[in-house]
Amino acid sequence: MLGCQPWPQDFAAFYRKMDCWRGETFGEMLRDRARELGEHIALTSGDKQVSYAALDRKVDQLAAGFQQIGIEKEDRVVVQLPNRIEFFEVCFALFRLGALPVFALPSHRYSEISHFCAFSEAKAYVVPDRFAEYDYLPMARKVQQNTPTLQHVIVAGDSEEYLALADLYSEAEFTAPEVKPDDIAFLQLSGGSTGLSKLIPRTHDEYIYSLRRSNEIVELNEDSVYLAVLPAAHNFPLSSPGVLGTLYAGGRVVLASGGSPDEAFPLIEQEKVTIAALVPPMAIIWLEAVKTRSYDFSSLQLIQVGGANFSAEIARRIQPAFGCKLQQVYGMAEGLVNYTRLDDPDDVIIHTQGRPMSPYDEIRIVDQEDREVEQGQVGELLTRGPYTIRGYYKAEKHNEKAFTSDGFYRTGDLVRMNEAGCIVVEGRAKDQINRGGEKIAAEEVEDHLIAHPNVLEVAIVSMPDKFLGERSCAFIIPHQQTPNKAELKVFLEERGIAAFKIPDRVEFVDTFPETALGKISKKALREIITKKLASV
Ligand code: OOB
Repeated sequence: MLGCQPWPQDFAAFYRKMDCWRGETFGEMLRDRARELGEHIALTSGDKQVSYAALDRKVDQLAAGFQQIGIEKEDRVVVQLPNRIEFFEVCFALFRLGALPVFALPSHRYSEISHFCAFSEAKAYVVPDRFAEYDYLPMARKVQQNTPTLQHVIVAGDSEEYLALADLYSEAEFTAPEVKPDDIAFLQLSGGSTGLSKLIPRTHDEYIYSLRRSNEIVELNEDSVYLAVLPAAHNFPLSSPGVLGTLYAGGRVVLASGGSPDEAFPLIEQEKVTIAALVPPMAIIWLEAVKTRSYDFSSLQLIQVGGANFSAEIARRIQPAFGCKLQQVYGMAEGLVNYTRLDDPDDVIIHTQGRPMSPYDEIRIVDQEDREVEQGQVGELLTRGPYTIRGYYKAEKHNEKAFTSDGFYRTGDLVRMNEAGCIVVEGRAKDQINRGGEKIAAEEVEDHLIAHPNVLEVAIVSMPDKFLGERSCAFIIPHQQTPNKAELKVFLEERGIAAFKIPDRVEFVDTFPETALGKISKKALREIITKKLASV
């Protein structure tokens, strides 16, 4: 498999025998749904909508267009589109060609995109012209200049000197290559902890298994209407069960550009949404907004919340406020997804992050020496299973640390298992900040800051925040002159990093606290900033 670590043969045979992997591909899945459901609406976005049959046709036309410009099986294509119908046309067209979308988020900027393009040796990059007041073309130009493999920039909207996505739909025949169920379907992004995001190879068969299993747990069917408010490229809204799960079930997806109640609440009423997925800060905003706005939420059956720690105090308010069930979702782009079940007692739904979705998910909770801890004790979660990767894309060295020798993924999450067998996330061992569901690898941002002439040393840590759960704080030892905080922000913006990665706070210090081994003690830094915040 193209730069990837496949499942060992005996495991693959087992997952097939247990009927997890059924030999499905995304291209065929859409073909089947179009045959079965025809004019049933698949996707709604603003005043546009597309049926399963029409989506299937558009996908073929786009696949033909992609083929004409030379996109072939196994080519990588960085896709950075907001929640619009074209996003899924692009993805399925690439799936049918066996080409691999690399799922960037709309908030990514030059630094991230140029890394994804260079590292994946992308042949094409698909962008909107504008989204959320940002012009993508100047960034795309810079990316193209610096990525020798990049042959095409394809623009949804006003394309200027580049190819317009709208012009690629072609009536020409396209020759579909053989796409196998165990081929890689796409590359997703890791939240990262050591430097830049790693790429996560997901195959058709195992990802479709995760959809099928998620659908069973969430009871998704042809009557379901899924509201996508989170950026669809992310694993949670993509597959848990998300947009792809809904399409697998033959339901309808309503695409929203974001999670604001101004947009989402009228959509719930008009489109009779049955299920929506949120990160915790959005749930807080929705709970506030629902007090003053009266919309008909009677169609809503389930609100899923995941991606970051969700406090029990807030979790308990969902059901009474919206008259629907809550489901906590604790997952990761690398694979494992845990859900509370619809019929779990309130206590489980409010206080835990659920349990693995598959009976074949294997869980170990271990101490620092990889020894299993006693039941109920906190340790790092390791996992292996039918939809959890065995290695990152082209990252052999990193994989040695990120996986155990017997193939368990080291999640970096500190969890405990309660008596009911449910997982409670207690913290994190990895050097990452979870800013309301958006993941920041401390090292990645530290590497940018250290490039500033007045930064001698830097360490970024999380600080508690009522709304986002965590925000980021950069501790800096200045070099010669203390830099101005605003100037540091501009410096990072100019280097082109996603806005959510810019430290929320900067603290200048003379020295860093150290561990017994003489390393920077991030634990002590977290304590310093937590105390400081509590004292104001
Ligand atoms: C989801 O995926 P990623 O890859 O953006 O982030 C994974 C990490 C986990 O390792 C954990 O640290 C954190 O995000 N996380 C949670 C959580 N859900 C994810 N921490 C506490 N409570 C939760 N409920 O975030 C993701 C992927 C699929 C489904 C849901 C979330």
